[in-house]
Amino acid sequence: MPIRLQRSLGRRRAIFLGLEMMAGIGAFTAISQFRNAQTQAQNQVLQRDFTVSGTAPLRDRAARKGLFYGAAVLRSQLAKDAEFAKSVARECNILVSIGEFKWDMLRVQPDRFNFEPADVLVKFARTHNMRLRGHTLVWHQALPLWVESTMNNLNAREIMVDHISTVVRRYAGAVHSWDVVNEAIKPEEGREDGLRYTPWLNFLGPNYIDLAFRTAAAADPKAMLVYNEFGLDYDTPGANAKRTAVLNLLTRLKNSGTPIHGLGIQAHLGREGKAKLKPAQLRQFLRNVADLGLKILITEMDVTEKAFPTDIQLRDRGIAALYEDYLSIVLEEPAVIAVLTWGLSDRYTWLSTAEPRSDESPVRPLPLDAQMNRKFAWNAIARSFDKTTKRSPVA
Ligand code: 9MR
Repeated sequence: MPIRLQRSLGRRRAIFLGLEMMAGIGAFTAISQFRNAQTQAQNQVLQRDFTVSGTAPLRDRAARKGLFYGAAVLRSQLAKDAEFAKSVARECNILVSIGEFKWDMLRVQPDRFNFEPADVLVKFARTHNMRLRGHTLVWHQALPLWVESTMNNLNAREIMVDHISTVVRRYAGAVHSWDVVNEAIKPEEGREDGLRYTPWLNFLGPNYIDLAFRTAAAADPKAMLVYNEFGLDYDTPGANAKRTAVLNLLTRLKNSGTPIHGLGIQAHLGREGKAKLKPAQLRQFLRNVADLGLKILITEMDVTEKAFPTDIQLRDRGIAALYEDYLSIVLEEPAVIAVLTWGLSDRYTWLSTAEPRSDESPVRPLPLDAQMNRKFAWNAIARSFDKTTKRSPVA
């Protein structure tokens, strides 16, 4: 090879080598910056203070502030697991049914209701001096096959009205608040009003929501009637659109005199991975809801573990931090009267099947661990109740 060519190849190699080294150094710097940020975040979580004064259960801490604290349960869990039932009785002053008031458990046949499971919950709540929430009267899920196969635009109104009247009348005085309509908003489906396409919308039109609330109010004029929704928490385009659509719906209902008393915010947190809560934005939303004269209930709180590490200390602390960050924002709003978690102990959580961890270790989204011990998440809730201002007591 001529010497000039050799030299020029040598020079080119040197340039490539230099570039590679620079890229290597760049990557190294990026990785070490990332590691530093990670270590900083870990240190913050490890140093965060979760101390709580005293050992009083959540129900007492909530009650002191005119609030309710409770959990979602199945009557089968209470019946077969005395240890769990004892923890529920200790910690909660309100309960919500996971399945007993859903159509597929309650309304097995068009002409046959199975009230027995819900009655068990009513009795448990009474025995332990708790309120009970009824979940849910109108939803597009958990419908029995007979509804799907027989409902049409001629009979849909009668089916819905008959169901709500029968159930709400039967539990008048026993159910504190009803999730009358659940998860009716889905802006990405493209309707101007943001409503989700469901069999109810399909057969009855958008006023099915008004009809559901009016029917419930006629059946029990004293019950608190709630619209319940998920995905309202974060600063993401999806959540932003949903908050707007929910606010529009609530405004429309109030303006037309529909008897609605509250918004249920499910608060299944952590699904958005690293997406952030934006306190001012969330507060403003709550204020807007409150300005309509509505109460607000946090109805299904838990934390999905996507963003949290395998290490139990770090994970439990990270989850607890999210509980406390969220609750300290929402509890600043005096219209918030209740906090319920979707389950009480990690022994029973939908997330173990719905959103298992990729490292296959058991999920830990709730205030008590699977052995019924209080975790950092419990402390986080207790601290939020202890810090918040007292509301005037709600019936
Ligand atoms: O956790 C509930 C799960 O066990 C049921 O199979 C499912 C269908 O009935 O409903 C789950 O609860 C949902 C609640 O009713 C509405 N908000 C979301 C909850 C978690 O999916």
